[in-house]
Amino acid sequence: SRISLIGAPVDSGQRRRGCLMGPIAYRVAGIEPLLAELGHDVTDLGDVALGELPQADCVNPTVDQLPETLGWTHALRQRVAEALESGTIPVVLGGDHSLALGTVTGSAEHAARAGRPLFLLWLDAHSDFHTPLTTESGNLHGTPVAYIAGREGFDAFPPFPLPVPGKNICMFGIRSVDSAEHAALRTTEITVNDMRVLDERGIVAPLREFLDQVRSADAMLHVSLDVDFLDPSIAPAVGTTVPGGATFREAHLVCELLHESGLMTSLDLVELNPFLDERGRTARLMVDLAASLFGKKVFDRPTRSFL
Ligand code: DIR
Ligand code: MN
Ligand code: MN
Ligand code: MN
Repeated sequence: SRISLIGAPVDSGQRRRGCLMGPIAYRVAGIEPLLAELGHDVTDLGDVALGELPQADCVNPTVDQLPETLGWTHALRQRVAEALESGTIPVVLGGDHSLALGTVTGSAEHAARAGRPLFLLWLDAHSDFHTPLTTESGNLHGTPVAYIAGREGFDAFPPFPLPVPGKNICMFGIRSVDSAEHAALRTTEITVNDMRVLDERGIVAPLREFLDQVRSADAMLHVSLDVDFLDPSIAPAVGTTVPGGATFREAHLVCELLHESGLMTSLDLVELNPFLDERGRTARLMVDLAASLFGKKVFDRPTRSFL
């Protein structure tokens, strides 16, 4: 494949500084040569710059750094749409999860232009289903899925191109949901594979069900991978660790199955805070998972042997 690496040093979606160092950490951990070794044509487009900030405020006074997040949303939407337009797979090196307000908008814009539906796979401890009106923390990294699904309360943001229907959205790894998010999620058709589902069914069956839907819809697939999807024991470098996350093998299995499906058209790597890392351990794990997403495996096996 042709891959565009897009640095997104976004730190405005939460209050613990450090995610802006993410793109550098991924580069130091060798993401570009690793993907190139797998036979891909990789171009590093460098970091996106935050343009002039718009004027904005919100009736909810706890909302933090709204102009910055609006600025990133605008800039990243354009970059991701351009990368898709040029026939590449954008891989966005974050940055906190508020960057998905922009990246998924770019994917949706491209999908609408191509006349294809968009599906979203959200790998995260959190459902990120707040609106700027319901958030208690004021941290906008807790809002992108609500924006993408077309919930109300995003008056300061440009209207989402074509809201993604709940049945096209699938979450894995969920184990921290605020009550306002919970109430709102219950009114949608979003598939919430929380850790309980993964404990009972394993990760393979629910993932295959979702990928089958993507395939039969001939859809585009945006994958958003939050570091806190992973268990904190293997991925400590994130501001919002939650115990009981995905194991090393579960995470690689998800990535390998995604690769074998050939369906992923864009990817975010988010919430890495290198300032909290142990000698680059989490950065290297995320880069390794990206490699699995693009075909790295220990044993070669007939493609789609299990599908
Ligand atoms: C919490 C934590 N639900 C909030 N959210 C996220 O602040 O809204 N942490 N996304 O990573
Ligand atoms: Mn911040
Ligand atoms: Mn998240
Ligand atoms: Mn999270």
